[in-house]
Amino acid sequence: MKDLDIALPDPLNLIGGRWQPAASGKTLDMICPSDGAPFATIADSDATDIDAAVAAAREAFDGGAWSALTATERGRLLMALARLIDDHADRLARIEALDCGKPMKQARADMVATARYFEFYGGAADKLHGEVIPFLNGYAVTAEHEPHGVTAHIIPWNYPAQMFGRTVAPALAMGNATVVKPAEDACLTVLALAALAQEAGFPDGALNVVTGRGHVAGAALSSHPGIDFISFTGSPEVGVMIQTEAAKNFIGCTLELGGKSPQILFEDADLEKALPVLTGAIVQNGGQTCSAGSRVLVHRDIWETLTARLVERFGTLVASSHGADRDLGALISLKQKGRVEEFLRTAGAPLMAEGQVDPEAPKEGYYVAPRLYGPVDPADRLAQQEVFGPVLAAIPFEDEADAVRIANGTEFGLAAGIWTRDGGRQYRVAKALRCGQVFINGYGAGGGIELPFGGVRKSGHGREKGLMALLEFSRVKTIINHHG
Ligand code: TXE
Repeated sequence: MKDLDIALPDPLNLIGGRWQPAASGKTLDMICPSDGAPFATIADSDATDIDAAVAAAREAFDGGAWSALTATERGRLLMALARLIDDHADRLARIEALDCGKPMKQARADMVATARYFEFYGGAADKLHGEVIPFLNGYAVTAEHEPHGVTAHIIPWNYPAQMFGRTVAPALAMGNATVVKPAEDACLTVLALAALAQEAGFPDGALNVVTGRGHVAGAALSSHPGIDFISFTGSPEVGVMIQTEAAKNFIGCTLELGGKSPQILFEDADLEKALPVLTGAIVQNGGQTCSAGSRVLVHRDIWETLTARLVERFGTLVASSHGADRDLGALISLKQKGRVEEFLRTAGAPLMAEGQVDPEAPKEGYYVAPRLYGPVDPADRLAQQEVFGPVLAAIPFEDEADAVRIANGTEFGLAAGIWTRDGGRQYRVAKALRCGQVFINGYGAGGGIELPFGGVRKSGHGREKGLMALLEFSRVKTIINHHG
């Protein structure tokens, strides 16, 4: 593992343009999921560091250098960062693979997406126009999009670089000054990206990154009176705390909390097209993807055929160390591996197929072989709760109404896939599904920077990605000018 000859970021925070250790001097060890061994350290920050970061962001925003830039100038900085990410993609991908235990091909794809976030929102920075509203004679009325001010970004470990791009790029594009608290399990690329942002020329304080533990640094940030908005991606349990803190400060938040996303295969589904997508949507990133397609709903008429093909595919899947680059890598931590294994121990459904862990993979790594269970009762824990691992629950259904009922029958509602050639049914079912994104005859877990994305109920609220993210990271001010 350590033969990856890359320069890792130092255990420092970026606050007001200065790299500095946690005020307490404490650090945390970073563990490589591929072999379970420590390989780096980060700053173990607390409320003192968060106070300093929020103060630096306020200074940049409240009449500071960041707010002095025009939207076009901000956009150019984002574009410059996108180019730097492209230039450094190889190093960034190697750090991400090491930090998260993900296959190199996944880490490389993540860097392409991360650069694209900055490119997309860089281009969009000066294109969100307000409205001119016809009103009474003698009045000119405009409704303008303004930044919130200082935005807090608490992001998870499954896609650290992508999540940084997804939430920070639109916030900066709208002119907010940002404070980012990445996850303690994996955050090295976020530090490397922050260093590139400095190189791109962002004014001091526009982007601050403070690493540390969730219940310490994360809690200090989300409850800080100096922030104006919170963007959170993580577990529903912490999501509730974030929303509570936001309410206490009377500010808004977006919550992206994962899901139990179904792919529905009707009797006329194109199985050749669907099969690789069904497998890919649950093994991508070891199933640690918020929109992982973790349930496959299958019409009775094709149950035997489809599950036989899935069993065949699952039997070939291999979890390997990130360098070996097989179908999936290690899970992020011993804790996450334990969580997934607990689901496997208590599964109330037959195991249909199992992949394998590469015999060459280090024994101390956090590997879990992909598994297919079925028929799973829709009420079973495996069909109801987010496993966040490479575990697919196959569930048979009788007809369209049954499929919709089962698909909507969890507390979550993030993404869904519909596989049918019937045009009427495609739209009907898409409309009936209670979730934020529906793919028809395809499925792209996490794909498409341009595509608005977000959940309902326990999957959270607010929309990320696409131009809609710009609306989340801004608020409208109506200016009524009585000139008559
Ligand atoms: O999440 P946490 P965990 C789901 C997934 C996974 C489960 C647990 O099901 O198995 O959550 O993962 C920060 N105040 N998702 O325990 O704890 C923390 O430091 C403020 C889905 O890792 O929610 C990290 O930066 N912040 C998800 C972030 O919250 C706090 C991705 C997420 O960590 C905090 C990750 C606190 N009190 C997990 N406690 C997705 N939607 O993609 C923690 N944090």
